[in-house]
Amino acid sequence: MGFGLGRLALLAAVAALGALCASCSQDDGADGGGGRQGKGAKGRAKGGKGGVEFADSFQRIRIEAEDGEIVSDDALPEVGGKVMRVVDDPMASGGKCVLIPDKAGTPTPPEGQPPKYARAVYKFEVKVPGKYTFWCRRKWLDSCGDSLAVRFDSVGKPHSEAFRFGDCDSKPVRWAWSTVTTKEGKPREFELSADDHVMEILNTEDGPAFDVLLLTDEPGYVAQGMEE
Ligand SMILES: [Ca+2]
Repeated sequence: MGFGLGRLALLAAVAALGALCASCSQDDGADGGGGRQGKGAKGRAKGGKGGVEFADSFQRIRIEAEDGEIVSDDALPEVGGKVMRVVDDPMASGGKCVLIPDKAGTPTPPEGQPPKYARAVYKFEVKVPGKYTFWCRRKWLDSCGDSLAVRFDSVGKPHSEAFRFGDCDSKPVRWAWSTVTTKEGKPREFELSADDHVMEILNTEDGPAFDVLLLTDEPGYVAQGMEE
């Protein structure tokens, strides 16, 4: 009898721990990033009698959004200037980001408005070929301005061939990281060869700003902070 009660208590404790872990996972997901998914994701363990030695051999390509070449249509007359432009932002890395102002125009406008296209172009080198996930530090305007698109080595192709990324829940308005996800909701992996590449960030709607772009081949990595 005593053994049975003890066993019951143990089962209850395990169930409670499981609930706690599930709760932590949900919180991480809702936050839209922040932290690694387990410390073990950092580095690969090398065996050895003296203990476990960790070596961080993963690739990390970090690009300031404002360092790209911007190719943009003119914004609608009420806004003026270009659809996509570099602006100052004290909360952005390097004090600058790329902004698509609200009502500047979009590639899929309402009837009666001309489509407006814009992209930021980044040239970068991959030294180690592999599967890379893409992360973008962005700030959405609202639910009508909460997406962008990215593509690799597809210069000149239609906007519609890029990978759209965004969030269903853009509240509160703040700087946070987004990634391109698969149908299952996991970060999509892009196969990149050891070579020079071109990455483009394209407009899908007006309102978003983006600050930093990150590519990494570290499995399960979730971008956080400013990734400095
Ligand atoms: Ca920046």
